[in-house]
Amino acid sequence: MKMRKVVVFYTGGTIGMEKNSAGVIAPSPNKLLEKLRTNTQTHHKDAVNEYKIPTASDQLVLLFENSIILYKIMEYTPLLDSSNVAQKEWIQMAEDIGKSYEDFDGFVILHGTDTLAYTASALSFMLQNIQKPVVITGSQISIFETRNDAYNNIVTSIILAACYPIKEVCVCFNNELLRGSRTAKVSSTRFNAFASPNYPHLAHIGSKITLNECYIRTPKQNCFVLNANLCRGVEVVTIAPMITAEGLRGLLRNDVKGAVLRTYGSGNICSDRREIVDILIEAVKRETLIVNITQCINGGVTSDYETGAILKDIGIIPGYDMTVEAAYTKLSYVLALPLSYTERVKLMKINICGELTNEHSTTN
Ligand code: ASN
Repeated sequence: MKMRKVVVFYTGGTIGMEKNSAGVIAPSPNKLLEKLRTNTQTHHKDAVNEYKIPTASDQLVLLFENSIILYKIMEYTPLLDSSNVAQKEWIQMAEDIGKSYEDFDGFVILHGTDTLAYTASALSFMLQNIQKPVVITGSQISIFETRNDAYNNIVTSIILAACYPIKEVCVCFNNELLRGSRTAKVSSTRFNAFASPNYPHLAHIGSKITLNECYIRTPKQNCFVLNANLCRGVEVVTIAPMITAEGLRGLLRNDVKGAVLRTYGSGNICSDRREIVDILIEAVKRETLIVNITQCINGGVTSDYETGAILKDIGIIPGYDMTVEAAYTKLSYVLALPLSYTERVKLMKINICGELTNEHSTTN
């Protein structure tokens, strides 16, 4: 039997929530570890004696194929609904992985589903050339409910982090394994809450787990670099038929360093609205890094239409087939690097961690 070690960072989310005295679902601290310890699916108590496994009080054991998986829960304080997770927590998660990098074979993050795709994208940029699996999961129903999706998501994620040669940040949810920087939340209720609209799944998870190895990332270099700097000055701007000049000017105000411009279809805007185009031109002149991302769940931006080509002509960066979450966190990452505007524009267009398909063609 091989011994594998995993650390589980428990940051919050429905997975460990309960109804509070006000009758709403909220984080419930210091309870998950015991819940996992007392369930035979998440702790193989008998194996501890059988294999004489030295376990600390925060460690649990799973047997899987020819591996003994020793995993440890690190609960964050406070536990957060992921709607309250942002830059500060992304930095904490990245730094915690950095600190324990040498001691574990893989990392699991238990996270709320609402902003899980943002965290998965942010960590994909922050954990450059990671050589070990980082698997992010959560659930739609709490582990404290009789019927839930928490156990399977936790167990499958721990097994993937412990035993599979994955060298990237990914999301495991409802028996799907998705690239972190390609993931979007697509349902608030379905167990199948996440999709990877522009990139294939990384594994087939059924009665057997088979990685789709050709789609798993091979890091460009073999040394892991932690980048814990992010820029806050990024906005998301949605083009809509009745968009006003005042509204757009407010979103692209002087102190904004970067923006995701969510456009129609294959990257098109209301190009006949001169005042809207002029505000975009002014923002580019101020060297605001603006990246064009489609509002469609699937596909990407091109310059095929007159209404879209204008954006490229005025210096808006094509975001190809990136998700909004990837473009937003990539801007935050790129803007914190000590680079010139031109270098940043270049970096936005190239693939850093598998987040975009580099050509104009967006079919996969
Ligand atoms: N509001 C919850 C969260 O994102 C939703 C969930 O985890 N399913 O923390």
